[in-house]
Amino acid sequence: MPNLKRRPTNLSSAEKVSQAIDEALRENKKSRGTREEVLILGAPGSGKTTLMRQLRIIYDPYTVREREDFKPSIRSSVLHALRQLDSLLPAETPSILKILDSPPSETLVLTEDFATLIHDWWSRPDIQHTSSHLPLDPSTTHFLDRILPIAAEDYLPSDADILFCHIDPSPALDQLDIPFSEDRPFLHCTCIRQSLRSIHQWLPIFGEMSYIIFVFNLNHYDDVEDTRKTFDLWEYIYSSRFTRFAHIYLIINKPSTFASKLSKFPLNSIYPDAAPDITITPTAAEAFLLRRFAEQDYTGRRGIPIPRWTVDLMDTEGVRVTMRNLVEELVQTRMVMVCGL
Ligand SMILES: Nc1nc2c(ncn2[C@@H]2O[C@H](COP(=O)(O)OP(=O)(O)OP(=O)(O)O)[C@@H](O)[C@H]2O)c(=O)[nH]1
Ligand SMILES: [Mg+2]
Repeated sequence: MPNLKRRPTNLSSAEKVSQAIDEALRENKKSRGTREEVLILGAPGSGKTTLMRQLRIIYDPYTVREREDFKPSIRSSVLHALRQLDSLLPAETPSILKILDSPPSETLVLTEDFATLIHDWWSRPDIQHTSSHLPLDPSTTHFLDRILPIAAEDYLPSDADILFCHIDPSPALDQLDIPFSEDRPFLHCTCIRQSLRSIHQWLPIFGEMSYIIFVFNLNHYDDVEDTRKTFDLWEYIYSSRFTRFAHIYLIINKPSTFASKLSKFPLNSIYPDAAPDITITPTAAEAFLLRRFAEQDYTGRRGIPIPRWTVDLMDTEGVRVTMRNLVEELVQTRMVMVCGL
């Protein structure tokens, strides 16, 4: 409960509400156990789930039982891959769905015979050549390359299969403890399925969070509507009274496909104020987008730039190094908060 005794009496009602919230949040902070909380946020499709799965792979590897649980979703992901490929291949290319005779149903029974047919078709030089020019999701290529082991009787999903696996609908809430510091052994990470429409309902629930990791997907820069939603989400989170005590960190992901996309859609075709010489150079384009992104930092919360890391979230080693650096930064921040260092 807020400490009412310490409140001055000549405040406006809005200020009183604001002060009561501050005090409630401080009380919450004091009453927490031996762990720190971090909330993982970002626009839909930015990579939050992928980051959470990488954290599991790095800090708390999936058990055999958990891997088994991914099998139905992995089989659906194979179906999704086949459908995506079939829809993108030119009409004159032989369709795998036709070769399989009847289109696989939603609950694809991936027999070893089916898998061999798919594998033989996918290995054909003409299919490989045509596919290499299509805008396929990396998961489509991954699952088609892995079709034989996936159909095998003794199949157990690998870490990469789990990383690429689509789960529909994605879980509403995902939580995980990772090692933190000596006095606070755990960093409790929470990732929720979120939308801007409902943000005012769910953000207050996490009001006591010490840290927020915001995942920003560079590759959505060419989708103005999508980018606007990311900025709106960021703006809302950054300026919300419920996050005013939280330290915010950025993870910029999917740098791997950024360069090829930039060559097709130069930055200044989307952002007319981007200078022509930077519009197709990945590092300059990234800096432009980050400056644009960091403009939201105009309130200068703590007068220092928001710490950020660029990493491909499919790259386990890259995520491991990034998390090591991020956790070090969090420990430093905590020392400043606790000891005033
Ligand atoms: N190549 C590449 N693909 C990525 C990366 N991060 C995520 N993806 C893919 O992008 C898609 C969306 O990633 P998710 O992790 O599901 O995104 P999310 O933020 O959890 O999305 P919602 O739950 O819908 O809000 C998936 O197909 C991932 O495999 C990355 O760094 N590189
Ligand atoms: Mg997700």
